[in-house]
Amino acid sequence: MNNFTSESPLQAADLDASGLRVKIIGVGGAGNNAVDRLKIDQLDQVDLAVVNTDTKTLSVSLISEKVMLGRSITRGLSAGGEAEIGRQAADVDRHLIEQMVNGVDLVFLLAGLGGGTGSGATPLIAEIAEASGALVVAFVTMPFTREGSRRLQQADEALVKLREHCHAVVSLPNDLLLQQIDEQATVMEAFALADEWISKGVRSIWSMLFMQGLINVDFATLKSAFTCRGGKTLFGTAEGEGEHAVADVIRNLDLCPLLHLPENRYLRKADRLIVNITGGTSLTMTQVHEILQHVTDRFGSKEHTVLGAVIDSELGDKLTLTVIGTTDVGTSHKPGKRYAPVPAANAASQAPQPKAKPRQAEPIALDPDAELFETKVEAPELDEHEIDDGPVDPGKQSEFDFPRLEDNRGLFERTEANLYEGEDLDIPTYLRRGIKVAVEVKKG
Ligand SMILES: Nc1nc2c(ncn2[C@@H]2O[C@H](COP(=O)(O)OP(=O)(O)OP(=O)(O)O)[C@@H](O)[C@H]2O)c(=O)[nH]1
Ligand SMILES: [Mg+2]
Repeated sequence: MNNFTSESPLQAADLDASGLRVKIIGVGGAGNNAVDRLKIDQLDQVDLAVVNTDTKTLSVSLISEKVMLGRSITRGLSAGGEAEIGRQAADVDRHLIEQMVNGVDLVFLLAGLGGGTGSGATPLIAEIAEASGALVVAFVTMPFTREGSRRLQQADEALVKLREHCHAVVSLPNDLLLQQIDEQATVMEAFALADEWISKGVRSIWSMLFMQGLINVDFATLKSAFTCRGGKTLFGTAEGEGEHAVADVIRNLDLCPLLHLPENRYLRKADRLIVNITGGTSLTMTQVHEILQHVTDRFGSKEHTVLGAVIDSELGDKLTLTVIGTTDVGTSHKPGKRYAPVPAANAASQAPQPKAKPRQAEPIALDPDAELFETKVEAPELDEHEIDDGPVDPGKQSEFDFPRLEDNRGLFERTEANLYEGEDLDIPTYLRRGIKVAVEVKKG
């Protein structure tokens, strides 16, 4: 057996009262780190697991369920940046993956695409989880442009495969994340921000299922929102506070940078929406309906929306909103389209930013009639290095030029000593050192 530690099957005690089994699986270095963060956040009633081809990374994870893949192929030294090795590692130990997802109703997959394990193993894990009958939702990061075209291509290919087997795939471009924080921010700070976005998405779905609220959502209802398969997934979050919390939430959602990615240029509304509103004990149905009205007008339709309204007594007069929209397989991903910088939009309200100050930014001018998902009309093919010509801040454009990696590591130069110990990105284990940031724990 190649398991890093032998894992006993889940026990009855692992099940919550309703018998629902939820598991969050972090794949590869970035995924392992993201799950470690979730453990720090203390997500109750959910099983956590980490999967890797890299013994060293697994050994430092805080998670007890560790699954080592492909030891016979990689000797525990990672997939070395090769997605095909990552895929083979998962394939050779697919029985371990089957055990890991056996009987689980909802599987979250977390990974950084671009490296070997995340890109190669995650699609296969998604396929196995789907085959076992689970609802499969993935949150993945896309590499920085400056990580080089090979990683970008691997990530694009993995994303296409993932969409075939997941009910929803939320992709977070690292370039975008970096733009949301201070110019002097390090790669590690961008990764910490990525982990925060992932945590928000996972936590939001979790809270709909497990926290008490004005409108509770059972798993069957939630599942009905994920009937669309293979298409793009819309994902946005916003917060508001005080007297004008509803207006703030609505405005901040429109400014959420994740809703302004270039891949959403040929857009229509989502086929299905999941809207989760969390507020303090003073949250009212009037507030909920006001927000719902705006969200459905903008992103979908009320008929095809699953709404959750959760009470978190620690929130006081704060409101948080998460919107997830799914589309059909016809809206297939176009590999090669790259993220180009958009003006940073209200980053401060979107996620905590350790040590980093938000950049000065103009709000994005939104066309209220613009639609938000790719239509089935094919978008023009873009060259691998072509930047989308969406809204761009010319002042920052040069920062996202595409030098050859070997000429200039740009942003990564500042972190080389800490992150890579003289190695290049193909040994990305070291990216994780020291990026865990303690965050406030909120329990239902
Ligand atoms: N959010 C986040 N992203 C990361 C982190 N480390 C790396 N990344 C990103 O994720 C991509 C994949 O890196 P890893 O997860 O380390 O790679 P891997 O999947 O373990 O693959 P191999 O090490 O080649 O087997 C990188 O190209 C980065 O873009 C991290 O700690 N957090
Ligand atoms: Mg690795």
